[in-house]
Amino acid sequence: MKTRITDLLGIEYPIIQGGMAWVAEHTLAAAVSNAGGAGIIAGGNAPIDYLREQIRLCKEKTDKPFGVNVMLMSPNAADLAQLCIDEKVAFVTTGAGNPGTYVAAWKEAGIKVIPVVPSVALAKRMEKSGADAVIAEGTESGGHIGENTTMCLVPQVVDAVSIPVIAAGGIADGRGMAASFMLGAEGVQIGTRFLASEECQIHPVFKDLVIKAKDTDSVVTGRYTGHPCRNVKTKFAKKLANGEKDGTLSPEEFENLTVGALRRAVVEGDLESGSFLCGAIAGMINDIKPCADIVKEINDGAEKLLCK
Ligand code: TUI
Repeated sequence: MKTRITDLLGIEYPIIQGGMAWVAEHTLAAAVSNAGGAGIIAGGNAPIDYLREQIRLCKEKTDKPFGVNVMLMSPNAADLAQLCIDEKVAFVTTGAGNPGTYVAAWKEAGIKVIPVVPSVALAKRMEKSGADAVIAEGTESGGHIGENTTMCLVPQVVDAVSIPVIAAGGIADGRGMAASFMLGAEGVQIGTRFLASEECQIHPVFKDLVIKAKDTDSVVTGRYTGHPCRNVKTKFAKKLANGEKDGTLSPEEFENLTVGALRRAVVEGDLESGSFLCGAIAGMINDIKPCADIVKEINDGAEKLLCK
């Protein structure tokens, strides 16, 4: 399926990998790009030297375009913005903030700019700033989330801007992709499905949580800190959610417990104190597959439904 997104990014399928902090390193990004999608290396809070190496390793593993996700709350965001220019990254996605101050420099360097937006207002602002496309991300997504759902947000963003819109949040198969296209999206961003891929380097405990998850096994924690995050409902996540609800955990105590929790989940598989960020669609994911199979099955499934 050719859309303005496949044209913009020079990719075969309009499937963009989510910029999952700690998860999306070069092996996963290269695998998704080699599969014909758009692989992404996540900046997260990582040091710049590590990210430079990840970008270079990715270039060794693929000659297809790949991107970098700039998490705007990172203290290293400005340095990473410059690194993307220095390393001539093909495209940038952004999350957790307004990338306005970086857009002109990226555009000047020939980098395609695709911000994640949780609202129509930010989508419009991003179009005015010169963004090439936006990712309308619903609250079904894993990690840091906005309030609106994919089903409601995507068509409203599509109506509000002229640049192409990529749908995100709760999409993990051909049906989700076809539905997104019916709402007017021209691409999909997929995160959780790639957690359960062969090339994803997360701890096996994390993959196991994803493939065993049921429909009710995700929970949003941290609304009262201003940074709501969707996680797998582990004992630790329930402790956070209950502490938030009944007032036994102050926002400061919550923040202290969650510092480093993403690394503990991804690297150590630590069920006692790790935050396993994951989308609400995990309940539908039951097996670990190569990225190439995931990309092809999602695309072919959507194509079949849309071309009926
Ligand atoms: O960024 C994400 N997902 C993430 S980032 C992350 S690391 C993190 N850890 C703890 C706290 C916060 C982040 C884990 N998962 N998704 C994209 C996304 N962007 N979701 C929501 C937003 C967003 C929110 C507000 C984008 C822009 C925005 O703008 C506010 C403004 O300044 O107008």
